[in-house]
Amino acid sequence: VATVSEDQLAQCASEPIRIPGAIQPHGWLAAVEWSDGRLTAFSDNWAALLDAPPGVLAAYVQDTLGPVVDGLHALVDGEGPVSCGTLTLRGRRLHVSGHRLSALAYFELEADSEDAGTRAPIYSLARHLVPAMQRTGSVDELCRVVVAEMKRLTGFGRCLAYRFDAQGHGAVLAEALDRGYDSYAGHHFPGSDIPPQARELYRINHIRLIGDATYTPVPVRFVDGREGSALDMSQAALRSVSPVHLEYMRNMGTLASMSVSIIVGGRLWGLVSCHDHAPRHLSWQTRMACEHLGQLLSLQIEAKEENEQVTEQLRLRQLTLAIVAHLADSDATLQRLMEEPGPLLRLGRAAGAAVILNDTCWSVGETPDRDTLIQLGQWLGNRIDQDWHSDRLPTEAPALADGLRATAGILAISISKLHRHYIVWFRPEIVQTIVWAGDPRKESSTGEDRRLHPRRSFSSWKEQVRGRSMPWTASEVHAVLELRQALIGIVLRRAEEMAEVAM
Ligand code: BLA
Repeated sequence: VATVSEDQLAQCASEPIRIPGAIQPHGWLAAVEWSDGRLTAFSDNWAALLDAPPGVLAAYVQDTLGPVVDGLHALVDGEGPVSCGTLTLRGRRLHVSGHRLSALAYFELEADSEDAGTRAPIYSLARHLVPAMQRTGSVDELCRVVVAEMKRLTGFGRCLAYRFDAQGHGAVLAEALDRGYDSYAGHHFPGSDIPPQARELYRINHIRLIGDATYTPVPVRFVDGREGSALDMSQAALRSVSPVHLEYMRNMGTLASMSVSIIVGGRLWGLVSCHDHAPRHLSWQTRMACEHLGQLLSLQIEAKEENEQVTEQLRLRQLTLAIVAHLADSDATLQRLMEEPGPLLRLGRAAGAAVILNDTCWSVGETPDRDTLIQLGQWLGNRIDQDWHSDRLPTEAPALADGLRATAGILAISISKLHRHYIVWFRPEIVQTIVWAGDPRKESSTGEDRRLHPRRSFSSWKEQVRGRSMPWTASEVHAVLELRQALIGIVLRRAEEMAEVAM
């Protein structure tokens, strides 16, 4: 897919999202020195909250924060926000959360509201949900359970889970939605929707809520007059988000959103993303429950993936043993591999396989035609050391395209350093239809103001991808390399035996 230009991507990647110099207007932020609790920076909207006479606002803020600042030293650097209780200010009960980031402690106040999540404490989540999650048979099913729960907890109109592929594009695996919401199930979202610095931040900070995509940011200022953009808000829940992203949300018809990171093996694996047509705020407790749910999901995905990998490795190891045993029982010439091709084909989940020894070849199943196999041996000669694979052979080797028949994927190992001796697996072409949420080629545009704008349409757009096979997985490549080692051992030993007989 042709995507946005390098220039535009660089522009997105340079949005200063950790230091926006402002917060969302549904709360109040103050930062104090970690060492002595002295007020350092605060958001403009404290003025209206405290109704302070001009000139003494900073002193009022400092005073108001007194009780929570006393507990300052319980905050651990870089660990993210924890609850610091509530403050009642002019009759309003406000929840306070606090966190420390290097020399500063941050306090964030928000209305202490009741919502569905407040009534669903974490232990009840754990009691009912964890067993339900464990009963699921696949990652997709697991995600379905979690998005349904997340929707119930938050009341958002649509919740979906999506996973990033190697290129950073997202595919929607599970979805729960109300009437009136478009379905994105099975849709793909281009990687450029979420620039790299945002992904890096979401790996560290696992939840964000945007209560109203039409909000006016509230500036944050330092007491000493420095610009608010010097304040690192990486961990602040109230952090004002990128205007480009707010425009994206409005284009999508989403006025409120929340996303929770799915972290597997330390990497951002995907997101649970919730949307609503109307502005929506969630209590601190509900957000914590959602973050916790995201953690449970991450751990379960990690466990499921590890399990799948162990099972797959065992399966491949057994196939390798069967192949090697058969060859060792024979005269150990490589073409014997074609006599009992079952395990060999299953090892590569392949439709066909071939043994190519210089200018001769033996094949089984669906493969390119004979002449093409011989040419393929010559073509590989310049490229292969131990192994070579591709899921798009027609594009990689256009000269061979005519004789490939339905083949699009190839995995090859080389058995000799001196000769062109190869074992090759083939996979057929699979014509894939990728449904994008909006045509990714038009995903963004530069407006008259010369600013980059996100795309406007999210309606389904189908892309047909031809000339590709199922990709080869790392475990499959690893397995054929193990087979290669074993075969080289057998072939060498056989050659030595033959030499002894001859003497
Ligand atoms: C951020 N883009 C995001 C976020 C999401 C998406 C989920 C994280 C913010 C959040 O939690 O809401 C994209 N939103 C999606 C996707 C779905 C969704 C894929 O609901 C699918 C269902 N965005 C653009 C372009 C730019 C861009 C062209 O389309 C570049 C200028 C930027 N997106 C952009 C930026 C952020 C972002 C800068 C970070 C926002 C922030 O955290 O401040």
